[in-house]
Amino acid sequence: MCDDLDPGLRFAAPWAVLSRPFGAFEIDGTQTHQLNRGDGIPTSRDSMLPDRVRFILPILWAGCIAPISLFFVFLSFTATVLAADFEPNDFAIEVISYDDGGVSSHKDPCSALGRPAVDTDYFGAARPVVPVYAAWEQDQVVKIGFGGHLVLRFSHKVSDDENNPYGTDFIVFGNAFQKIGGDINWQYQDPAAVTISTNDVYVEPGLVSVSQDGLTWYGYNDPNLPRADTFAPTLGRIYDPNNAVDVYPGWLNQWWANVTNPTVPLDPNLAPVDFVGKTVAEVCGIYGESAGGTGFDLQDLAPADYASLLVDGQTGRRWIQYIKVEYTGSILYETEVDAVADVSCCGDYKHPFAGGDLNHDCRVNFLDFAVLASMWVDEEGLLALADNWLMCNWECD
Ligand SMILES: [Ca+2]
Ligand SMILES: [Ca+2]
Ligand SMILES: [Ca+2]
Ligand SMILES: [Ca+2]
Repeated sequence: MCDDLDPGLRFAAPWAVLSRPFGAFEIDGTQTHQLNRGDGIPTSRDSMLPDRVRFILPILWAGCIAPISLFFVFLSFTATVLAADFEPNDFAIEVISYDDGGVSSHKDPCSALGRPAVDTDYFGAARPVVPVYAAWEQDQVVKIGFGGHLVLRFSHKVSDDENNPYGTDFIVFGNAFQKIGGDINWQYQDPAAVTISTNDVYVEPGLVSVSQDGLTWYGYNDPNLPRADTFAPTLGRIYDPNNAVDVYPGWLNQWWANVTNPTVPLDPNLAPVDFVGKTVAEVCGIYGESAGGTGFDLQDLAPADYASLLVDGQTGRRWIQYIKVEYTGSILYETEVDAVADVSCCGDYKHPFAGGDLNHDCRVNFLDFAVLASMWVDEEGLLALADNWLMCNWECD
């Protein structure tokens, strides 16, 4: 249906090949043997250990007596770095169904695939999407009119992950925008010179539901729960005058830097009133690298619905793979969807805990060795620790 989507994205996430057991040790209390402190590594087993373990053992033991500050300096220079970033599988990869609800334009549902818009049209020229000026081009947002709906699929299970920031599991991006107030027009002037004076946000709320199989749906029906195409507006580029990018022909961009990361949620306690009295620059400073959007927590579903979600056997987490947006509001308006995103965190589908990461902080280091030392020394656990020594797969910078 969507020709410009990389066909490779329709298959399982490449991270699947990284999946492996969480290590030979259980840290939930099921491992009952205790290391006899002072015993060290049983000498009778030394000759059976592979070279990579015998290589790392002296390092491990030396580290136990090294000054802790030197240890962390050492770590910062040697850890294997895997960036905590985003890629196309973090967003919907397929349109399952779409009913436009009778709208007259913006009827391409493929506009809801991939990341939310970075730039949009401003009087014929590309400019960054900012919280006071939203994406509105045909290939960026799809409209859902009265009675219509859109169903999107992810390539993988989107989990109710205990490490997701604020508990937010996925984000829906529309084209809501915060009004500036005071008859000030947004003209891509200095964001530090424009102060927001109203909590008025242009929203067109759409009902969001989730599903594991695309057949059985669970809706965020409670009127106190978030809706699609509402606060928080999207931010396409990080506000950083020191690293402004030169990508806009004919316009000297002095403020807008790299693209934002749409898998980083905003604090759900933020509300439009929190932006009143702040400049656009200050508001974007609150966003940081986040692209904004409306965050959803699977645990906010009705308790019976949440309990109905199957638990993944490997991760022990509840999950969904399909998102539906419907519009049942005024017939004069329609909900727009720009994108949906899976929130990233340590231990998620593309940063699985490595073997040897015994304390599940996405780093294999002396802290894990301390856990190991509190247990009976098990060869499997030692192998996993050695294989992934100083690996880091979450926020390594
Ligand atoms: Ca959650
Ligand atoms: Ca809208
Ligand atoms: Ca889009
Ligand atoms: Ca660890």
